[in-house]
This record gives sequence, structure tokens and C-alpha cells, in this order.
Amino acid sequence: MDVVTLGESMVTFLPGRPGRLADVPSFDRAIGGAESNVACALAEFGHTARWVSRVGADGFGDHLVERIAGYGVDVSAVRRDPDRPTGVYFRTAGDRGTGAHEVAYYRAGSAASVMSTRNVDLAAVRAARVLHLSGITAALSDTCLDLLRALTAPGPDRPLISFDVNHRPGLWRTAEGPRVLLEVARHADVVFVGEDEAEQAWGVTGGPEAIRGVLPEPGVVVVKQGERGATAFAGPGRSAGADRDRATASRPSAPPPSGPPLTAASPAAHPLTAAPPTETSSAAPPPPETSPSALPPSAPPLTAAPHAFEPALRTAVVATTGAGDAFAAGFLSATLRGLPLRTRLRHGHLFAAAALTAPGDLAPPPARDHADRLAALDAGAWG
Ligand code: KDG
Repeated sequence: MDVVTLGESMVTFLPGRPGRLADVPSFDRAIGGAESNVACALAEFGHTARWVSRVGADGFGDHLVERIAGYGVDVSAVRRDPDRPTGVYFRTAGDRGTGAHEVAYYRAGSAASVMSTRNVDLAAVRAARVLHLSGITAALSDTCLDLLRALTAPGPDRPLISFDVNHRPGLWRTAEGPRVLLEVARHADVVFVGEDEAEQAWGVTGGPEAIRGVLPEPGVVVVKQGERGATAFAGPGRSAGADRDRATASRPSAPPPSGPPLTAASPAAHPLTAAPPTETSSAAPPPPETSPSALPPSAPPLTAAPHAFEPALRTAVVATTGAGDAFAAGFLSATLRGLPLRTRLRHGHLFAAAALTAPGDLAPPPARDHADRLAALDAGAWG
């Protein structure tokens, strides 16, 4: 598998018209779930992708599994729970000005919320070049958090770990959420985090450089800056890079659909996370850290690390839900193909733009040749 994702998915109810949750009279059924969204987008783009989870032995579980399989995602490791239901959630349309919307989750005690190291097929989860996880799983239950910790622990058969912080304050059972998310993110190889999310969770206000300052360990940190764009930092990461190289290099994976084979370049530079040395940023570097953060950096500022900023595409936004997942899928796709850092960001923006124009979480990503042409545009033509 190119990518395995693990996490809870839910049947989603989208509002028939704008308004408060209290007023909307009817809803349309769709599907949602940050991690399955990533798998669906990658499978549609032509990668091999598996989604691992638990759903109820009920009609909503059937619907989720059938729909996600319909995108070409391998669902063979999804387990059915006869005793617990599939989670669902309702949401309202985003406010035209702020994009704010209401969400009502009905997922406490769901089949996915009891995922653990004992009832999930760990071999199926690890049999990937990239394992994509998110902070939502950490918030679901103690057993889910233990599972996340087990999957991100260093080890010889660990795939490249991609982690989207996805801080959902409303889901956390304790005040520990921000600290736990930071701990898990520090064990990942590629981290996606919103600039606003980092401020909300960790009190980091100094922009992308400051966020990289609290996450010096991952090989790649991608800071999403909303409609402005995104900044990615690529550096050696922690010394566990050697383990990750071994894990990837020893895997008998087929060559990527295009791009170089994934051979280990050096112990300190994972082939999937390291930016080519000749790469330069297409725009001004982000400003240096200017304001103190609540969490002191645990390493010196990484001023020498390669980084890139790419502006987002101007898009007529219909709904923002799922755009972050689409961004992660585009970035990971380009990572798997060995494309340069700024091209990875552009693929992220292209996938996100498609999701932003759809009312639900999922929208088909651009065709591969189209995406490649757009991602190769001159800086002046991009956006
Ligand atoms: O990223 C989109 C997800 O937030 C949405 O599908 C619901 O997975 C979801 C969650 O737990 O918030």
C-alpha cells in the first residue's frame, strides 16, 4: 500500500439550507471522517490506499464501508462491531462572513471509539509506505490514544508517519488535549497543523517559524495558513531518520507512479521527507519568530532548514470541511512521487481547492496530468 489511514468515519448530515441547527428542517446524508477523506482522495488520484477502522454492524456502517470502497480504498481491515453503533454527525452551513458552523456529534460510545491495539489489525495498519493519522483519534478514548501512541512509537517496521493535528476541542474529555497532541506530533515524520490551530492549542503566536520551533523533531512540518497559503519546513528531523530509512528501503514496494524510486539517501534525510538540496522557496521566507510562545522551543531555531511557502489558490468557497484532509492528501501524493517541497505544497492547494468548492467533505481531486501542469506554473501565474 502507498498509504494507510486509521480513524473514525461517520455518516454526516449536511443541511438542506443555511441556518441554525435548531432551524434547519432537513439534512442530506453524506460521509465524513478526516482519515478516510485522505484515503479517498489518494485512491481517486491513483494511489493504493487502505482505511482501517471499526464501524457498527448497522446500516450506517454498511453505507460508510460501501461508499469508501467505492472510491477505490481497501476496506478489508475495517471491523464491524455488533454491540456499538456507527457514529454520525450533523452540521450547519458555514456563516457567509466567518465560515463558522455548528457541529453536533453523536459518536460517544461508537464502534470506532473503542479501537485499541487488541482489536485493530496492526499488521494491516503498518503495511504501508505512509501511515496517516490524526489528533481526532487521540481525543476519542484512552484506548484510541494508546493505539495512536503504539503506532507512532519508534520501531523497525514503522512506516513514514504522517500526522494531522486536527485539534477538536469539543471532543476532548480532559484538558490534556493540547499536550497530548504535541507529544504525538513530535513522534511523527510529517506534521500538518493550522497556524490558528497551533495558537489555539499551544499558544504559539509567532507564525510558521515559531511553530517549527516547538516541532523540531519531524522531518517535515507543514503549517497551513488559511487562504494565504502554507509553509513547509523540511530538515533532518530526529536521529530516528535512520530507522525510517531502513523501514522504507527494505519494503518491497513498487516504484511510485512517477518520480524517483524511494531509496535511502542518507541516514539523516528520509527520501520521503527530505527536500532536494537545490530547492529554493518561491516566495519570501516566513518572518522570524518574534513573539514568545507558551511552549518554549526544545531545540535551537531551525533557520538553516529548507523551507517553502506557496500561496493558496483563490477559490469560491462552498464549505471548508474536508479541505485540510484534501490538502494533506495532495501533499502526501506529491511526497510519494518524490516531488520537490514547493510542488508538494501546490498539490496540497490543488486538492484543497477542489474540496473547498464542494458542500461535503469529499470532492474529486484534479486529474494527475492537469495537477502536474498547474503545479508547474510560474509563480506569477499561480493563484
Ligand atoms: O476534516 C473533516 C472532518 O473533521 C469531518 O469529516 C469530521 O472527522 C471528523 C471529525 O471528527 O471532526
